[in-house]
Amino acid sequence: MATAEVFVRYDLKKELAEKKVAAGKDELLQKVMDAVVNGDEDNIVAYVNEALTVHDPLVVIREGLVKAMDEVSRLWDEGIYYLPQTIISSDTMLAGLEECEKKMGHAVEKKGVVVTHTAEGDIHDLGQQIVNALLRANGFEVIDLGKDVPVDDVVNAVKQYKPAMLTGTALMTTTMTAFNKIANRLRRDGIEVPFVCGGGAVSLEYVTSFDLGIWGKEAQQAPPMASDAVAGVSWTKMREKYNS
Ligand code: B12
Repeated sequence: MATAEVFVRYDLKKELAEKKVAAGKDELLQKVMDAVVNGDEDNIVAYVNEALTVHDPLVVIREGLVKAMDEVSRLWDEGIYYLPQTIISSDTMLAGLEECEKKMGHAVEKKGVVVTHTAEGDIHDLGQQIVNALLRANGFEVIDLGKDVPVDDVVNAVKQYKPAMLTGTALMTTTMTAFNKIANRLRRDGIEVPFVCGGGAVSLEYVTSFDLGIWGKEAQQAPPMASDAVAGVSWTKMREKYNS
């Protein structure tokens, strides 16, 4: 029996069967999606690799992995999934992401440095890990501070690594408040780094309410944003370009 099956409640299979969200008409992407939703850690690597024979890694990430997590979010929000199922689905998604990352490879020449983190008090790091994978694949050096990173550590990392861009991910209304604290501290110390903030809890209104902040809706925006930052585009110009 697959690990995920251990946690499947007697009524869950019925609810999943009734409410399944489809990944368009593509069978391979549907298999990837189902594996993440069902927490099928035993088969996700095989399904992702099968999908990668015909699809670009970006498509597998967007249409398979992220779409599956949207479905997991719905199941959680409706009280159908509890923590165990959600954790297994998240781990399955990460295993799939790793395969996509291998396929995308790492550019040899580094274009510039980006510091990424998930907000203090927040362990929801799937969005950040997608951002990391896309930035690396596009030739940026990623200083990955990880999840639940104290405000002080983020500020110190920016001083130490002098990145072209800083990113933050937050999924909770209680944790995203770390972003304006970071921005205020950086501004006070005269540091003008573009600070791209994303994650489910984070809104355009919130991020543009403090200096340096640029709202990132989709992980795929991270590489073009980093290219602009490396080219010296200011945070005000980046905000104009991406947030208006
Ligand atoms: C998966 C999940 C978990 C997993 C996290 C696993 C992991 N490694 O991340 C587990 C099970 C561990 C978990 C734990 C908890 N969770 Co939870 N979780 C979720 C769930 C179902 C999905 C979130 C997710 O991963 N989405 C998929 C990712 C890919 O989306 P994303 O991060 O937003 O990223 C996308 C964009 O935002 C963007 N993006 C993100 N970052 C960046 C950065 C840049 C630069 C750019 C450009 C773009 C970008 O790109 C991505 C898409 O391309 C949500 C439900 C929901 N409705 O969101 C709840 C949710 C976030 N969790 C919630 C809660 C309350 C908790 C717990 C406190 C539960 C508990 N009682 O213990 C704990 C948190 C503990 C803590 N201190 O953090 C609440 C938060 C409520 C709130 N608003 O404050 C939510 C909203 C559920 C709910 N409706 O109640 N959770």
